Amino acid sequence: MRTLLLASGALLLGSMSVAPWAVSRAQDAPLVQTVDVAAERFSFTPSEIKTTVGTVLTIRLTSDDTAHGFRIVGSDVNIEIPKRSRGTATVTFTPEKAGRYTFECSKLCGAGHSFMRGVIIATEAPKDEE
Ligand SMILES: [Cu+2]
Repeated sequence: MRTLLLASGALLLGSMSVAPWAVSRAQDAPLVQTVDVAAERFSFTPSEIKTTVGTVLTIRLTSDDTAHGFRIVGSDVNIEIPKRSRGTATVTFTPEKAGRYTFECSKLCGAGHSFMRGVIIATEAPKDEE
């Protein structure tokens, strides 16, 4: 009997593309978004990132030349981006309200350093149908 139950359970799982516990988690889980951003003297590419309020935004930063910094103004996000080929710096940011969040280079990198900036634009997430 026990063997039969296990077998039917395995059949049930096998016929579903996602396990039931993963489905219920996904309904409650926040949206996630990953963006790759390249830094070089004196810009970020892309320099504009669109997201929605409450999204867990992961930004993976690499440099195409020297070391740079990445700071989101008004947040505690501030990280150094290693030199080209020396790896990726990853930050996570979740906008709590709609608006524009400016980011900028936080490591002096040359004459155009103060122009090295961009913006995260967060809009209200569409309301879930209940
Ligand atoms: Cu800089």
